[in-house]
Amino acid sequence: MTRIEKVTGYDAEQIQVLKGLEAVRRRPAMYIGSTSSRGLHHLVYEVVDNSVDEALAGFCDRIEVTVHPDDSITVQDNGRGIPVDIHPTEKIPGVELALTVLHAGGKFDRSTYKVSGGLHGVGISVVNALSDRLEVCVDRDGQRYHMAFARGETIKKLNVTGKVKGTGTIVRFKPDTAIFTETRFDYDILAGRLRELSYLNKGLTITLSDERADSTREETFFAKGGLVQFVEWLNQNRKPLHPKPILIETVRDDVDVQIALQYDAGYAENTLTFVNNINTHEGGTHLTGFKSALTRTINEYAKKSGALKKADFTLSGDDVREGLSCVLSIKVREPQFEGQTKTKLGNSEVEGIVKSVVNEGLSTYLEEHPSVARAVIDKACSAALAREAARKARELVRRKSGLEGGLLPGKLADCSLQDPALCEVYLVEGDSAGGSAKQGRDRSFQAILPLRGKILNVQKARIDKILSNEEIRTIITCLGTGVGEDFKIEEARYHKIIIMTDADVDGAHIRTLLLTFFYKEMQALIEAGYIYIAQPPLFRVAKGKEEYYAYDEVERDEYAKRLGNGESGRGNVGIQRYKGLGEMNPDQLWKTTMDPATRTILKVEMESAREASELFETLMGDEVEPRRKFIEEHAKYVRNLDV
Ligand code: 0RA
Repeated sequence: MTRIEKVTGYDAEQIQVLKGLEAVRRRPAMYIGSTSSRGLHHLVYEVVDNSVDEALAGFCDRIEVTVHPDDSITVQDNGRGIPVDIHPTEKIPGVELALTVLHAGGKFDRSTYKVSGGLHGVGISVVNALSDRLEVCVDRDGQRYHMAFARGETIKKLNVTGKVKGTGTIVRFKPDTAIFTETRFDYDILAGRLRELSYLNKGLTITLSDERADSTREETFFAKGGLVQFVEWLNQNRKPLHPKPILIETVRDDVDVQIALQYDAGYAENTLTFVNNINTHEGGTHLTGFKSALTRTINEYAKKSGALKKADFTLSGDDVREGLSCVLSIKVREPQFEGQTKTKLGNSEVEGIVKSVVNEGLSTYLEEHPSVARAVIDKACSAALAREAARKARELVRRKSGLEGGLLPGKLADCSLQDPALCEVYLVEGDSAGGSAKQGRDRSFQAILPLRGKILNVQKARIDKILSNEEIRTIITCLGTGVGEDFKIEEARYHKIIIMTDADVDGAHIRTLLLTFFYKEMQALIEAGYIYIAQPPLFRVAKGKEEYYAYDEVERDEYAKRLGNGESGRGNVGIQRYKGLGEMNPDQLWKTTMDPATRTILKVEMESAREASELFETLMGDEVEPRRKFIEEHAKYVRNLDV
C-alpha cells in the first residue's frame, strides 16, 4: 500500500476540502467575477442570498446586514439556522459542510426556488475561503452553536456556547485584504441591492446598518406591496399616465410569475427582469414572452375597442413600450443562465408560460379598466406616428451625413491615419478646450471634435427631434456609423471615442448626456468597448521648475507636502485648481490627458452607461426637485465613473 492510499475517510475529505477552497483563493475571479469593489460586494450578496432562500422557503422574514468599523460584515437572519447535525453522507456537521465544501448547497434538501445562477449561488464556502476571518453562530433547538475559520480553514470546531430562544443564523466575515484590491464597502451599493431584494420578496424586512464613523447610518427596507412599490419607486420622478401600476401575478406550471407595469408621459422604456432574484440584464425567454404578449394584447384590445379601426397600421413592440416602466420577476426551479455575463434566461418553457400569463392577465385588466386602456392606446398610437416621422428624419440624416458621400463636419479636426483601429477622436466640451486639444494632439491618429454647450435632452426628446439636433448630427457624421436601425459598427471611423469634459457639474452633465445618447442610440459602440472618458487633472502643484499634476485632493496634498518639505525648504508651493480644460495650455493638456504613454482613460462599460442613462432621467425628468438635489449632492466631480 502506498502512503497516499492510506489517506481515507475523514482525512481524505479534509484534503479535498482544502484543495477546493485553495482553488478559490488561487483564482477568486472565477468564483466571484472580480477582486475589485464588485467582487467585494458580491461576498455580501452571497451570504444574503442564502438568507433570502430561507425566506423564500417560508422560514425567515428578517435579515439584518451590518457594516462594522473594520469593514467586516455581519448578516443575521431569523431562519431555521444552518443544520448542525452530522450530514448522513459527508459525515461532518451541516454548517461545516456549508462553509468548507464548494457547492455544498446541493447536498442539503432545501426544496425551494434557490437563488443560483450567474455569479450567485456559488455558496458561502467561497466567502469563507476569501475571508481573513469568518465566524458563524447558529441558533437551533434552544442552543447557540459557534464555529470560526481563517481563510477557509477551521480554527474553532463546532461547539455550543449557550442557550437561546429563537432560531437563525449569524455570519460575520472580514474579507481578506491580500485578495481584494478594494476593501471598503460602499453603503449605497449595498443599500441598492438590499432595497431591490425587499421589493422582489414582499414582506421581507431587510435592515442595513453602517457602524463606520464616517458613514454611520441605518435603513430598513420593507415593501408590503412588492413589485407595485418597486415600479412606483422607479417612477417617482415621472408623471404616470394612470395612478396605480398594473399587477399580474400567478403561479403556472411551477413557475412563479410576477409583473408590475405603469406607463408615464415620457418616451423612455425601463424594463427590469429578474429570475430567482437575479437581475437578468441580458433578458431571455421570460422577457421575450412578456414583450410578445404585451404587443399582442394591446393590439387586440385596440382593434376590438375600435381605436385602430380607421388606422391602417398595427402597433409595434417599440410603440407599446414607449413610456413603460416594468418589473418582471419570475421564480423557476431549474434556471438555465446563458450569455456573456450569465444573466440571460435560457429555459424555453418559460416563454410560453409568461406569454399566456400576460395575455390573460393584461386583457382582463384592460377590459376592467377602460380609461387606463384608452390612455395606453392613445400613447402607443402617437408613438407609431412618431416612428414614421423618425424614419423620415433618419433618411435625412443619412443623406446629409457622410454615409452617402457627404462631407465631414467643418468643426472636426481629423487625423491623418486612415485605419480606424489606430484612430481616436476626442469629443471636447467647449471651443477653447477644443482649440487647446487641436494644438496639443498628435494629429497622425488623434481627431478633435469640439462640442458646444449642453447638447440636448435626449431622454425626453423623441428620436426625430434628437436627430434634428445640430450637435448630435455632427457627432453621428463624425463617427460614421449611422444611427438606430441604420447603425453599422464596421463603419466606425475611430475605435476610441473619448469624452473629454470639464471637471465640474456642467461637465458631468454633458458627459452623462453623451453616455445616454450612446446608450440609447449606439449601444453597440459601448459593447464593442469604443467609448472612453478622459481623466484631466484637477490640480497643478508646482514649485520652481518642478511640477506635478494631481487627479484628486489626496494626491494634491501629497505633492504639496513633498514639494514643501523637500530639501529646498518650505514655502512658495503653487497650487492651481483647473476649473476647466480651457485653463490648460496645449502642452499641459497633451502631457496630462492625451498622451497615450502617460494618460489614464476609463473605458465605459454597459453597466455604467445604463446608470448614466438612469441618472439622466433624474436630472432631466419632469420634476425639478430631484435635479436640484442631484446638483447639491454631486457638486463635486465624480471621478471613477466606471468602477
Ligand atoms: C441548509 C438546509 C437548511 C437551511 C439552511 C441550509 C440555511 C442556510 C443559511 C445560510 C444563511 N442563513 C441560512 N439559513 C438556513 C434547512 C434546515 C432544516 O431543514 O431545518
